[in-house]
Amino acid sequence: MSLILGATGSGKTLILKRLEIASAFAKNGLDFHFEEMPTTISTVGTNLVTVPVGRRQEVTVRELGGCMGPIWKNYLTDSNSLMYVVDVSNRLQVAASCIQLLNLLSSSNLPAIPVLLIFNKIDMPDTLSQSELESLFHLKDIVQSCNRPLQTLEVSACTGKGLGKIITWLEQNATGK
Ligand SMILES: Nc1nc2c(ncn2[C@@H]2O[C@H](COP(=O)(O)OP(=O)(O)OP(=O)(O)O)[C@@H](O)[C@H]2O)c(=O)[nH]1
Ligand SMILES: [Mg+2]
Repeated sequence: MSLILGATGSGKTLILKRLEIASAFAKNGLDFHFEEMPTTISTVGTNLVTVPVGRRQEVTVRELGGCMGPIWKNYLTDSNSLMYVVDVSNRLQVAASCIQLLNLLSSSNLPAIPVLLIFNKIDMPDTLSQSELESLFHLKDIVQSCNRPLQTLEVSACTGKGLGKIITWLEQNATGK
C-alpha cells in the first residue's frame, strides 16, 4: 500500500484519476497528454485507488484528504512508500505544506520508506521558481532531514506531464513489498 498526502487542493485525487487511466497503456517514462479535465471533489476521509504499473502488476494507493492533516500520522505504519504533493502555484500554501511534511518526516510512525515529492500544477502560469522553492519550501532542509530515499518530480496532472515517471517510481518502490 502506497500513501499519497498533501494539502487540500494540491491535486492528489486528480493525479490518482490520471494514473488509473494513464497506466492502462503505460510505457515507462513516457508522458501522457489529456484533453479533458475530470472534475474532482475534495476528499473527506480516504480514497483508495488501484494503479496498474508495469506488466500485470498493480499498486494500491491510499489518499488521505488534506483536511485530515492532523490525523495523517495514524495511517503511516502500514505503508511501503509515500508520495507527497505540493501545489507550486499556491504561494500561500507552500510554507504550511513544508511544515506538514517536516512533521511527517520526524514522526516515529513513519517507517524508513521511499518518499516521492511531487511538485504539481507546473502548467499554471505563475508557479514557484527554483529559488522560491528553496526559500519558501526549504527544499534543502527537507532533503537533509528526510533520512529516507527521496526523489522529486515536476508534474502536471492537468496535461499529464511527469505522470509516467510517477508510475515508474511506483513500480520501483511500491510493488512486491
Ligand atoms: N491547472 C491544474 N489544476 C490542477 C492540477 N492538479 C489538480 N488540479 C485542480 O486542483 C483542484 C484540486 O484537485 P484535487 O485533486 O481535488 O485536490 P486534492 O489534493 O485531492 O484535495 P483534497 O482531497 O481536498 O485534499 C481541482 O480543481 C483540480 O482540477 C494540475 O496539475 N494543474
Ligand atoms: Mg482529494
